[in-house]
Amino acid sequence: MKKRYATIVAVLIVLLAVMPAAAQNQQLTFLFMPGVQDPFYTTMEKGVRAKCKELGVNLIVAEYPKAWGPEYQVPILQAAVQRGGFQGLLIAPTSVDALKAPLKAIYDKGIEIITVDTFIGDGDYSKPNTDYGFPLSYIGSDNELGGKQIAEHLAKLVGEKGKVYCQATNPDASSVAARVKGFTQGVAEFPNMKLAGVEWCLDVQQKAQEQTLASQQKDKDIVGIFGVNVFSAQGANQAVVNAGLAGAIKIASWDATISNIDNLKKGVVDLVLAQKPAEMGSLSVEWLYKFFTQKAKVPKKIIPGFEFFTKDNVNDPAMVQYIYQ
Ligand code: T6T
Repeated sequence: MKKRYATIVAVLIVLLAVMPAAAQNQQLTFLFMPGVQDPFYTTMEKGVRAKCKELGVNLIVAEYPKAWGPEYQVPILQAAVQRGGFQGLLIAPTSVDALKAPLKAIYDKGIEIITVDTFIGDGDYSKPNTDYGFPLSYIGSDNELGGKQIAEHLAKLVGEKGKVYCQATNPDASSVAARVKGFTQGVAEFPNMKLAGVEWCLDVQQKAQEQTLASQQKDKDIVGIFGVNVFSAQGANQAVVNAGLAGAIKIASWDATISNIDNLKKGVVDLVLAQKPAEMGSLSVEWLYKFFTQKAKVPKKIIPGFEFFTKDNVNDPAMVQYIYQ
């Protein structure tokens, strides 16, 4: 009898050890770690919050890094880990390489990770024998495809000829690097178009403005500009306005901030790509929750789509939902 009792207790202990937190009736808590303080991530946070509320998950939102880069993000992340109290982490890693080791250390403490918007390594977490295969999933845009489609739209806008310039953010960030790659390939498909240059503002709007102005002064025949994210696009747009070239140079801006949409309405910008940050945030919470509560197999990649704003649909009520908040 005693032996049977001991066996039951042992089985229960093992079950408790392998059962996910929620199944043990523990309150689940997730940490959301954004990439930087900008309207894209504040919109994402709204999606994260709404889904956590719906599912009864506690949410900790880490301090927003004031600038882009692992040197800003990692200390905030590590301080949050030190405080503890969460089982799941939703993070936009600011570097494909520099975030690998800090995230692995967090994973080794038993915290499950989904990378949202950006990824580590090449973002293929299903590959064996890599040092970045531990996150459950990457949930974010197909940035390369977006960059390629921007090139095609911009080509149409400039009559498929002339020089175009790309104002970019940081070559170490998976998202923007893929946008530049897609754009570069897209432009190369038009024999009469040329890429005047790609410059990296490191997510500093003022620098984006200065670089764009300098490149216009160097190449006075630039006919089109692609700004690859909030700050690079907004800086590039301002440079064009300041140079008195609004409308003359065709502009495609990535990220549907109020500023980019206003510039579209004013005719400064011709095309705005809207990602779906709230949906990315919501999906990340949902999958992490399903993993903990139902042992669900999380797809290694989940790609919400994107939308294009043009002057023809910018006042369409159905499009308003895609403007970042
Ligand atoms: O474009 C977004 C995001 O997708 C990218 O990874 C970093 O920049 C933004 O946050 C916009 O500033």
